[in-house]
Amino acid sequence: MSNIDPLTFPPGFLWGAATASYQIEGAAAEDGRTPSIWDTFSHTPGRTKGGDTGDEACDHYHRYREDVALMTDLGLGSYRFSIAWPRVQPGGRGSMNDKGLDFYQRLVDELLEQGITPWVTLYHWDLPQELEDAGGWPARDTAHRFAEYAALVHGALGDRVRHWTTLNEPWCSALLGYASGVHAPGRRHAPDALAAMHHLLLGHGEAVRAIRANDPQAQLGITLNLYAISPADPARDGDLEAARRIDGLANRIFLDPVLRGAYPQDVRADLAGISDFGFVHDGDLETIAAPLDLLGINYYSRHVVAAPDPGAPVEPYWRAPTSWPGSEDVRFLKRAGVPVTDMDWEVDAPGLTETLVRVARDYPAIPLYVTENGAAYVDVPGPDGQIDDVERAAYFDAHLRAALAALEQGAPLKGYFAWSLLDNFEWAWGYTKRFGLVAVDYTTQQRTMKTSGHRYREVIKRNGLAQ
Ligand code: IFM
Repeated sequence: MSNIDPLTFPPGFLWGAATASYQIEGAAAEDGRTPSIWDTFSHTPGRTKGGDTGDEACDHYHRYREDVALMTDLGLGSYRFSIAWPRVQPGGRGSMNDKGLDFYQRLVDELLEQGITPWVTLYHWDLPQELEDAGGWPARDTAHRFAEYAALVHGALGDRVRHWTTLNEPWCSALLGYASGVHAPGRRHAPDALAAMHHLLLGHGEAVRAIRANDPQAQLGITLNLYAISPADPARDGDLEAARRIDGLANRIFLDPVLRGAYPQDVRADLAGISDFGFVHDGDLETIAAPLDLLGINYYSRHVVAAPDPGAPVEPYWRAPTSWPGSEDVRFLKRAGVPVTDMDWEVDAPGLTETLVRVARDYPAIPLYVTENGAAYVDVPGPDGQIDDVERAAYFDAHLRAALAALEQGAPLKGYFAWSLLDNFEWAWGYTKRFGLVAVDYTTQQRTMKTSGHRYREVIKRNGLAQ
């Protein structure tokens, strides 16, 4: 990096914040929107904390102008948001719903008027319920439906939107949605989860091809949630083996097909008792590896893993569904003295450096963006109503230093998006977890910038850290 000041980011570094449709929009039944798997899931008793749903969420659908004004106040260069598939193509097939599409037209126009680059994520988990009823992501046809939807959205917004992310965190869609079932649609069948993973990636590849064919200048990418992975004891073979397996299932099983055109052989061997990967048809991997302009990385924490406990009985996946099929016996450890966020995720900023440098080394030549990074903490408003979220501010500060360290080591990092602009619906956790730079009072819908937001504004203004 040709930086004189080690606390300054390269010129042109893109500063953003991210959100997702179901987490903030609300207006769940307005203007022709039909249910997604998350509407069904959150309305099913016992699936989310307190029975929370995204019916109203942050009411962003009606308050988007106010929210864009907050972005302007923060000085954001870009806003990453997702399109609700059942809002623009109810049922997931056929023609577009103009009223639903209008919302995104207005949002994009408002962003552009404020000089903020719109960055669209096409799929952040809200699959139209009808497509789930027809088989969901384990069904190959869903990939084709997604590519068709992607091309339609691009056709409507592509004259003004240059940056497109196909999928957000396919690991969560596949493994949390279809293996452990803690996310929508709440199914628990590991072989289906692997088929879902493949069809998500196939849909990604088909969408990239379709958009590229219409718009060779589009900036196209996918966002993966990558983890730093460590063996509990690097001198123990069993722990090293656990780290290999979890790295395979969390990171490489997505990175390799997308960026190298093949599933990793060792991971396929680990999963051989669950699936023969018969869902991979001739030509699929070539499609999945369609050239990209960028890779989005969502980084939150590290997994520290250890060999199975020899004394503990291992429950097979069909009796005790987990998010780690084939590796359900690997132990995930918490390190003594390492602080955790309100999600109980260890705060591990060096893991961000490690992840960026590792991707740059193992999958060279693709520009990288941190498309999400942030932390949930319990926010307690002071007597003046202000929220002095020093822990969240410190989390951002530490991770931005880690991003600088990665740049210093040569990682081609081009931008950073804080998760999240607003407190929002944290999936199965409902509204109990707060990630926002801006607090949301869900009773009044009042927005209040937190200390972390004020600090982020200073970082953006300075294109770096103060000291
Ligand atoms: O809120 C989620 C987001 O939807 C996807 N990435 C992780 C965030 C925090 O859990």
